[in-house]
Amino acid sequence: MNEFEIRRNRLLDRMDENSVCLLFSGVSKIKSEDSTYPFLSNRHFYYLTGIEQENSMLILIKGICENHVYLFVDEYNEIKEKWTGKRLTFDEARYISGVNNVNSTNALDSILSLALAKEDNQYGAISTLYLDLSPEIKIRESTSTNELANAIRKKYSHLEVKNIYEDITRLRMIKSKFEVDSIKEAIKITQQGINNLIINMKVGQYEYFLADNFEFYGRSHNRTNLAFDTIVASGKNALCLHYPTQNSQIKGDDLVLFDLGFAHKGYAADISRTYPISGTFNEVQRDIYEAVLNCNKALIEYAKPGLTLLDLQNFASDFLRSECIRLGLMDESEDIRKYYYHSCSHHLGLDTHDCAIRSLPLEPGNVITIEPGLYFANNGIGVRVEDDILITSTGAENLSIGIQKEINDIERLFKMKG
Ligand SMILES: [Mn+2]
Repeated sequence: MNEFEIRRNRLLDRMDENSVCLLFSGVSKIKSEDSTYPFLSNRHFYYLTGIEQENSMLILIKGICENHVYLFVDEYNEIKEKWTGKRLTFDEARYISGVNNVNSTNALDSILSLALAKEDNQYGAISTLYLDLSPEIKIRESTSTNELANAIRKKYSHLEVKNIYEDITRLRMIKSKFEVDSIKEAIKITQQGINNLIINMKVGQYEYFLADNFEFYGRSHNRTNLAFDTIVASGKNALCLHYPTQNSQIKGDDLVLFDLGFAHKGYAADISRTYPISGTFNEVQRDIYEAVLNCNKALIEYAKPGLTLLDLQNFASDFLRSECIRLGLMDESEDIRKYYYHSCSHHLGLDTHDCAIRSLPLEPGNVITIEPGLYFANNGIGVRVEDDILITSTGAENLSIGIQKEINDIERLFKMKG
């Protein structure tokens, strides 16, 4: 069965009887004048359809004895394709999504009003409409799903409008084999890109050279795109967690923090590594790096079903705090949040910071990051070591175990390249 069909069936199982779920890919966002930001379908919509095109919609109908699924995409437009690239035909949309019933977006209103009508109809007597009411989904340039919900409440007073966001989030939190394999592949390409970076790292380079080098590697070897904007931060720039500028020249004794990843079939890898540009850690760099690395490894050892992300964060804070005191990097009286000011984990999937209900205990099939870090303004050192792990029935499997993070391995690799 088509992967997207399996997901739709799971969502249909969660829906009330006599209900309709209506989802939107969203519309392009204007950047300025007639230019738009690159379009990405709303990820909940994509998760259920595989369709990456603006102005597309999905209707799931759960009747008493029968379910119906309709997909709506814009009619194929040759002129538009000539200007802005590939447009989906109905057949292509059908093939990708596994939805047999593909219609023009113009047909949405008539099918929807038929299904939502108060009288019994071919779908039964629908009493619930589900919408994804996360505030960011624009179904037209000026209309959000929340505004649509209000309009529908007015027009169909017999309907209860419910938010489906959390149901789809719960499905997305448990990864299928296809999803885990896609993340593994994304990590594999990311690992190759990092190996290539090590070969090319040299004192005196600019950060942008390494960022571009990484992106070029993915594009030229696997035609892979980035999962998120690459972070290359040397020296004190690493104190900014999402350092965006990449325009500093890397000095001879700098550590370079990389936070990067490619996507495969839409699924992200999210890896951080911190390497010395010279190929050798100095004493204080080594102390800090080892504290973070030990914390990373202890967290992976600790992670298992039943714990929450907050449990992991508390573990990381306590661990880093005692390491910093032991190494004389902070006083007992200080707050570790001065040197460790982010969280150690987030879910990973179609989004790099994947949708999640963070209070839920971990379950087998969750994929999360493990990314402790330490940042010292006084000596311009920022270190983060991030792996991607799969929660299993007994603990966790490190999916990025092959990407070098031991000091000996890193220093040996730099020596080998001369
Ligand atoms: Mn991350």
